[in-house]
Amino acid sequence: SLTAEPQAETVFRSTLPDIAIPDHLPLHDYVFERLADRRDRACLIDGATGETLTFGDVDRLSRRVAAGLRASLGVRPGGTVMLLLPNSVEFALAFLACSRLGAATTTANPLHTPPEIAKQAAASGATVVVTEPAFVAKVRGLSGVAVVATGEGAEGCVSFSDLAAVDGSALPEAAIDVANDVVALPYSSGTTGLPKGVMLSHRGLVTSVAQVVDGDNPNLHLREDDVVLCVLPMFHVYALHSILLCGMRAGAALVIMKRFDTVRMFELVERHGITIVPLVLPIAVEIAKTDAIDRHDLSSVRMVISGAAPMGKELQDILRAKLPRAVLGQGYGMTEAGPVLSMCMAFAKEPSPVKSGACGTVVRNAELKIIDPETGLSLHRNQPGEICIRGEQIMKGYLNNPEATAKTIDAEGWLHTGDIGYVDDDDEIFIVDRLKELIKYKGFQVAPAELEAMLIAHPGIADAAVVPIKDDSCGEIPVAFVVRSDGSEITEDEIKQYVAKQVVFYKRLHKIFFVETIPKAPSGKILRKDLRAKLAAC
Ligand code: 4UW
Repeated sequence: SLTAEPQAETVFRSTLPDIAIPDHLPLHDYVFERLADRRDRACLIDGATGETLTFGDVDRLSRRVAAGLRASLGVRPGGTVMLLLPNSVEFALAFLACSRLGAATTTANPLHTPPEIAKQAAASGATVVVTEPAFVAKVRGLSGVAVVATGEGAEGCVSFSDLAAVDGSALPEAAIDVANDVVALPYSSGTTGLPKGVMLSHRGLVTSVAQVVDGDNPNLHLREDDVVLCVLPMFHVYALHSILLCGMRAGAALVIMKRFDTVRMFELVERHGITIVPLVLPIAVEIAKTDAIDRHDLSSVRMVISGAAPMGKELQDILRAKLPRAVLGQGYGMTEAGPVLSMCMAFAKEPSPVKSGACGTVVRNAELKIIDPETGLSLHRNQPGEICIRGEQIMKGYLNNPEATAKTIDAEGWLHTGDIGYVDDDDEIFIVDRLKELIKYKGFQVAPAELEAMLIAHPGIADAAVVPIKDDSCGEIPVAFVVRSDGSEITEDEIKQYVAKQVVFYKRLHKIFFVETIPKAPSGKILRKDLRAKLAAC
């Protein structure tokens, strides 16, 4: 006909029915909802020492730490505490303590450099940093920030054990507005620009955890008798959500590993009868490569979960052969999405078959659509386009940045991921490309804009662009195109050193290409696709 019909949107839903999700509980009350039934069950196991805290212990200690943070450091509802910790019992206790206080936790990699830490501490408004003695020197200079140190012997710091010695029984119940109060404030660059504070509310995180592990037929079926490996860093949203919070909600025990080591990991699997192994690409590559696997009994492992970066079909097939008893699949997350968008249906209590290379089916109580990035119109099955998600679980927005929020969440509530993918005939999602600038090195975020600003600040550099190149074990590695300024003779090594001194290891540049100009659109936007194509060609 001559009159255009308004186009109906194609919206994809979970193959599981929606469930009732608590919309009134603060995060800590939600994860401890069934505390009475499991007080004496193991909750957190320190992999290094074997020391075990029960659910009762974690409940009690997190109340004490909350009381300590309140009494000694004045943490109040609406406040922000920065955790600069490797995986540890203290991380979990401090996170839950802040939730109890109605305060937000902002998490950072303790290997970040002092300037990276200072930026996030200031931007997030943190008044307290909780860290280890080894990292205290990195935060000493922060003004207006009190430092709490775990372990022994950190001078001039409040000791974590003193906080945990405060009587928690008199802790007043904080009045928490679950829909609006922020409980977690991880940093992410999203689809463009510099890292920004991602505001995840109590209700948002409760919803996301529930979408994954609640209901009669949970999408990710974690049981009380499960033992979950926690080697992925708790400061990243993958482990924070899908290991710590999902594990606690389901009543499973977590084995905490501070540093990844293949053989050590196999030993912990044997010692504790680990049943669930969440991992990222580089760990999968290690497992696929090592012969040590033949000398260990890993038959307790029933589920291997991968996420945070693409994992190819070939690697999945090798892993499947090495761990024949385990179900292997992927989840797909993004900090801003709350974080889980989709989860492998083979992990469900009543599983359905999945394909290698797929990264799950959209979670329940959510809507997903695929749009043409040019026109914004929704696409049908098997047509790749930008993945968008809508639901109660997505972030409230970026902290103090309504412009960036409006560019990411549209007026109808759809969060635009910047990922290109499609939904197949069986409702499985395949990610095929990335529209956004983000680079993922071993699952860690590298924001090109951050490195570009640093490069351009150097007097010997006139212009620069940072893009990824593909790598089998790291996923992607950042490289730079650099235009020298007039008369500058700066070398590749000098540039690499200059950046390496200022950033955490995974943001280091691996290669510099000197060029005459950086290709840009008339708007000034770097034509990253052209640069990526140039790299693919050489
Ligand atoms: N395949 C391809 C994937 C995949 C992927 C993510 O650092 P962020 O913001 O967040 C994450 C969160 C991952 C995550 C959380 C909870 C969870 O259960 C789970 O699966 C088990 C994974 O990585 O980076 C977001 C970006 O990372 C890429 C994608 O580009 C996304 O926008 N990404 N998962 N399975 N790519």
